[in-house]
Amino acid sequence: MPKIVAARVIVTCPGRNFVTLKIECDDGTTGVGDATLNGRELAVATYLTEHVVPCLIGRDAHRIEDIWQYLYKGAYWRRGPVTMTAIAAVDMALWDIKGKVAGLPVYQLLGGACREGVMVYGHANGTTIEETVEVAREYQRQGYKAIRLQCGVPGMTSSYGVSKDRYFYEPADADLPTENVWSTSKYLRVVPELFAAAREALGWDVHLLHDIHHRLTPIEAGRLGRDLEPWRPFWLEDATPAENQAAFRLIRQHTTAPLAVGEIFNSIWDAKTLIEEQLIDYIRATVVHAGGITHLRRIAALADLYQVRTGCHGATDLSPVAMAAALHFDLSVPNFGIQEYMRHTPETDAVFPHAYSFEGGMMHPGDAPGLGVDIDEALAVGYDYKRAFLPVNRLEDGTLWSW
Ligand code: KDG
Ligand code: MG
Repeated sequence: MPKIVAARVIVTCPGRNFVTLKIECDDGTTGVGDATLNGRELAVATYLTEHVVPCLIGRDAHRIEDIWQYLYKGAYWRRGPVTMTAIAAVDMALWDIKGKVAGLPVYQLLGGACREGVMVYGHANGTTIEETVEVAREYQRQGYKAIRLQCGVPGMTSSYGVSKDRYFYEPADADLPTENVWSTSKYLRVVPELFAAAREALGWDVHLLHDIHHRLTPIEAGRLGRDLEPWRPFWLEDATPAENQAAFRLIRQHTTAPLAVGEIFNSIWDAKTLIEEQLIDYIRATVVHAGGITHLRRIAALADLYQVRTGCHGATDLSPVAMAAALHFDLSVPNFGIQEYMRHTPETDAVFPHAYSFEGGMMHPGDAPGLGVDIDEALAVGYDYKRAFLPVNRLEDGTLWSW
């Protein structure tokens, strides 16, 4: 058995902050796990260093489920984004180690490939409808089969998902939270126009997605879903805040637009009602924020009973380590739906050398043993942590809203 002899937390900022856990075993095998919680990075780093690493030393690295249970039940304080991200990092690193010891890529340990590749969606955004459609065309030329569309809202100075940079979107952009302004009525006018223009320009063979980012009430979401139905959206994401899972019943009464939710979920309990009542079509929970591969498989197994498919979060704040883990999970899970893919910058890719690849709108984790990703610590050390917050959002009258 590979015995854990050391574990350390590496915080680096190659263009943006990432927290990585590296576990070492007595036979020299190492494993990596992503522990990045955007805007709250050091809380997880401290949780790991102070409260998790000391409990790992001396344990059998092969006992993934037992270590998961130990960290979850053993903490007494269950769930929560900080705890579950920390557990996820340990879990990913242990799957990485098990794969390396077995000489197999992790997806083989999860039951093997259920498909040839993983369909991903890219992000097209622009300040105007025309600009967004032009960027979407470019994605289509690159072979993407699915594209998320976000555009600026006329009369608003900033809009969720619309970047300053054409290719790399980074919302955690300031030392203190930036304040954005939001108008639901202006937004509700522009999105159907965006979808109409996109269908006209891109045709019907490409999947089109949209992220509402928790900003509508259930009845407003129902109305938007209904307005978009003629343009056949692949999904509407995070239509309304999901703390109250029952809210989705109201949306379902008004639209057949497929619904996706869960990028901020950290536990199966966040999604239980949504899945069991078939109130959603795609579950967006991710390896890094929902307790690792071990817990995400449990969520996917529940979802499979109710024909809910997976659609893992994959924004740039999920490091290439999480991306690799997600791709092993995606390839092996029977009820896979789609995977989000936001390209990392060249600086980030250099710090995290990886085996995964993209071709023709599909990704594959590669066949390197373990997760097929590592952290170049010599390079990482040159990028100091830089505090960066996500923005906050206010209505035009100053009321704080969901960002
Ligand atoms: O850290 C927050 C981002 O990951 C989030 O805003 C991105 O909503 C997002 C998405 O769907 O990628
Ligand atoms: Mg989202």
